[in-house]
Amino acid sequence: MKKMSKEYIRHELIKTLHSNYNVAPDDASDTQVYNALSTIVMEHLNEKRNSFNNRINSQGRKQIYYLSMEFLMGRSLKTSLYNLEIVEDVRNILKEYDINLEKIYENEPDAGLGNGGLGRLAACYLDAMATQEIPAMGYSICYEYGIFKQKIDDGWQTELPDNWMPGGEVWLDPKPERAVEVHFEGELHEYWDSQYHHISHHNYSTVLAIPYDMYVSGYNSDGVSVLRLWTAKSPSFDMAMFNQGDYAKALSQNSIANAISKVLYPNDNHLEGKSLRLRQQYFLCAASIGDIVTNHMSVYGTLENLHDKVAIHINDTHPTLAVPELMRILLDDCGYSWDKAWHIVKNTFAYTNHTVMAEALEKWDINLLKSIVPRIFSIIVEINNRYCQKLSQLSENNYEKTNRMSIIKNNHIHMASLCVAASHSVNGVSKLHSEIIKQDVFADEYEYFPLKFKNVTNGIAYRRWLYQSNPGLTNLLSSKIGDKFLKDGDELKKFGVFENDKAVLDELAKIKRTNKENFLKYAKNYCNLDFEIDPDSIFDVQVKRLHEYKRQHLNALNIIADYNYLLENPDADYTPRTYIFAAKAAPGYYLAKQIIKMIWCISEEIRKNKKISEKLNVFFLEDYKVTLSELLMPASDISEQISLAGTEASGTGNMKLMLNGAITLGTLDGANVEIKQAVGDDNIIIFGMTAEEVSAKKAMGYSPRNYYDSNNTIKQAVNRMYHGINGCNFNDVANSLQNSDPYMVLADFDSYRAAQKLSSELYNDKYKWLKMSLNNIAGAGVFSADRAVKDYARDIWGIL
Ligand code: 26W
Repeated sequence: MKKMSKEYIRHELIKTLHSNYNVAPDDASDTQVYNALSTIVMEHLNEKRNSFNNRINSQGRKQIYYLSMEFLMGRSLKTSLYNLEIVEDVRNILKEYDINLEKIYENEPDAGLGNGGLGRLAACYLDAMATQEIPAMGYSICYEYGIFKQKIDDGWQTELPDNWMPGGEVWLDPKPERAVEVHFEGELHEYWDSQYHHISHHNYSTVLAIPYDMYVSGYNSDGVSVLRLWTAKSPSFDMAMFNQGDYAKALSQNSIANAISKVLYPNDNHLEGKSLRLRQQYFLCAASIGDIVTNHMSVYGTLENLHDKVAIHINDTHPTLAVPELMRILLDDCGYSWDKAWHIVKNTFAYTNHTVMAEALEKWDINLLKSIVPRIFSIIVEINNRYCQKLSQLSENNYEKTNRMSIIKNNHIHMASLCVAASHSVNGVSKLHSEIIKQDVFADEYEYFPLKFKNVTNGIAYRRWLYQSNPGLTNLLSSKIGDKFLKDGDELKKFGVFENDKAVLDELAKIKRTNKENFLKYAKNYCNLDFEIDPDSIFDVQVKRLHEYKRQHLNALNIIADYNYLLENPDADYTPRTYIFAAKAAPGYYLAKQIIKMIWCISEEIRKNKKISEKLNVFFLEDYKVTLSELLMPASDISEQISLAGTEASGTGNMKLMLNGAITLGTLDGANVEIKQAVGDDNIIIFGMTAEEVSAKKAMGYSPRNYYDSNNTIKQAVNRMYHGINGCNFNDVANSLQNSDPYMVLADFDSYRAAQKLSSELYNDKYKWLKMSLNNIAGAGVFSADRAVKDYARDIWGIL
């Protein structure tokens, strides 16, 4: 497809503004310009997708379907203009009418249909697959309300509904003709017809799944990915039921149906086990599998070759019910034998695990499943019977082992076990995580099916955080290494030859400084920054969901220790530093909310002491989201990646920050291990126990109290939590640290503090620091999502 010409865009803009709002560009409001521009881009993307699709279908290429309960898309306008390579034309056209493109972007809300890492990864992969011209479709739910808006009220997190549709709606292309019926509840009838066993489903309630498509263009490619988002609607209210007198049932079904796509569950790494969530999961799976089957049938007229032409990827266990749903269609609708159906299913599905946190591993109560999706339940029971039989054989009747791997245990269905049983591939998201999966989470399965287990280290849609977010650095790179790096992340390596070039390093320093100023300006205008921050101070950044395993409280404890030190030594030499935090806590996560309040209180109290706050400053940025990350990453000096080793599956913020020249201060956890490999030991600051040391310490019995008793710095910092910070005490945080400390904050404290001290020393050695920064930029190429999706294509989906 040819790119849109400048004349065409100008013409369409004038035309759209006129026909939609009856205004000329000069008189149009920013919202009107945003809407018109988005509509024009959307229509172009739609056409581009159609021509890409035609080409793919005529070539009979394998389709990738990526099922995920979350896609954290962020904004679409800016990324589309860049990927379509029309951003400068649009900027100049708008300038003709005295309109500032940057201000137009601000009219778009983030599509926040995800919680954090897993959702953003899915969005990054749509971009990368389009860029690599891999035919891909993402499936998810069109939540009316995405991840909540976080307001910090006197330090406490409060949650406001994220009503993103006004403004976000322009990016949704309705496809009502592709609606799918999804059936819940009801009864099963079994009967035999000669030797055939039939099962039929009766008295079910129907929910309509209506799709809306979003398009993601590849950069400098013909590819376009589609994200198909399902909305739940009750099928025009069951009048029959109503007339038969079942008034209450008719009404309740109506409201249950509409509730399904109402809101994203805001839990990250913690399963709640609510029936509405289960309905959401089945709704996504049934609608998507129905759609995939329809697509495939329309091209090939049979499902026999499904596994040759289709790969379905399950993003963590949340869409696991897609497995029994496809079995249901193959068995009940197509009449395939069990073995044939299972063969197709197993060769179609692949599963990625994204977390080792025990509380995140999904288990569903069998009675809940049985009542909400009875046929699906009976298929899972049969899958499990056959699977356990096979495991018994393989293990020579080792009952304990078989039981450990069983999908159904203690009246619960273990979704991860089902995924492993039903997929031809299981992968972790960093080298370390993939090892932990094999040695720990799925150790038994690994013993029997070793070839299933793979690794694909995560990657990011790096153009979003470089080309689109850091123009200064992009220009410097282009002038030094040409612009091939925009399409090929490996090219960034070439920047490494400038590590001792003072002119380049000075240029880097200037760019960072400008980015810091820009961030502060933005934060003052659009965020909750209402005090001065020194752009010459170190911007030390920890931005991610709030969770004890990520250890924001380790960071906080060290700040309190510094504060204690500065109270006693007000004239001490201290390299000025601003700690920037941003994090949403799951609404029901008590300790996480306490930690946010504590960080806020530290920030307030420090600012009351003018002398100290000239050196040490803390800012808790509210409502962290994709758009804020795009502004903050380019302005960061230090990237805090301080999870307890063995807990963070990969991390992706670490990749975005290094790409923008921030130095990782982190543990040997997740992808940090590979960042260290990529940049070399001199260009990263590592501290803390390794995953092995953590296991060994746990095995010996970890006692945080010993650290508290024997280490004065720790004692005084924890005691300050008891005595009060800004007039508030944090007894629960302190007690947790002293008495249980499940993520071993105290054990890693000294080492962390030493790493912090080292980071100041390195920062003060200006050219050394800049050289480290440059080497991080040069080493970031392997963390591109382009590389990651090529790994998936080659090692898992069997294409390329
Ligand atoms: C059922 C509730 C729930 C919701 C989300 C459980 C678990 C999740 C996700 C799996 C949590 C998540 O986002 N994991 C993150 O995935 C990223 C992408 O692979 C990794 O980089 C992060 O390390 C991992 O925490």
